Amino acid sequence: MLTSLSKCRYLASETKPERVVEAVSEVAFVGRSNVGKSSLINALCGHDIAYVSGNPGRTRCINIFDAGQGRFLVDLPGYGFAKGPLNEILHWGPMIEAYLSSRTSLRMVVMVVDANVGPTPLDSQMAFWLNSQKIDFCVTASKTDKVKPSKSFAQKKTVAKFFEISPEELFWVNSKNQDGIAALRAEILKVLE
Ligand SMILES: Nc1nc2c(ncn2[C@@H]2O[C@H](COP(=O)(O)OP(=O)(O)O)[C@@H](O)[C@H]2O)c(=O)[nH]1
Ligand SMILES: [Mg+2]
Repeated sequence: MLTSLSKCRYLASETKPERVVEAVSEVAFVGRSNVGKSSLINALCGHDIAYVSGNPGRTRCINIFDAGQGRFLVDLPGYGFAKGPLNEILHWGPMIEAYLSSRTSLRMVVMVVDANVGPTPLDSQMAFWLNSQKIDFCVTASKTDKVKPSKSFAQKKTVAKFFEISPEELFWVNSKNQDGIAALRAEILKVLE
């Protein structure tokens, strides 16, 4: 049984989903470029293993992190940085779709949205697609330090409503100071079981 993510380490980067090695169970992270997915993985593990960048759209690979006992955390490329019609700007297009729909070991997707910006149409499209594939996902609002304390209650409600979940089901995290990270980590450890 996995009780911590502290031994998590970088394993491999792939562009071909079928080349990713088999896992016992895994959790994948999706969201817009620059939303804080890699920072979140680092915060969850308690040390820096995922590449954090100021340049949106740097992660073009499926980055695999091994938490031990065949349990993986998977950092997927962010979507939403090209200009054009909605179906063209889905950076995660074929590669991410193939990955998410082919992994029988996938237990949950962590859908990361910016707490201050709120969900975008692309996040909505992703959520719709995950539902259509019957892939479980939880919603995590990142960079909560950027939300004014006086607005955080209302913003939590707005984000939760968008995804048709209750505010209590929403993970509200700050990767810079670890706020809310323990709750998400506990959920991830539970589903990786
Ligand atoms: N203020 C703040 N900035 C963050 C937080 N998490 C990430 N960032 C910053 O957001 C930028 C993008 O982060 P990154 O993890 O690379 O995003 P990714 O593209 O989704 O993997 C970096 O400059 C991070 O330092 C957070 O919780 N609070
Ligand atoms: Mg990243």
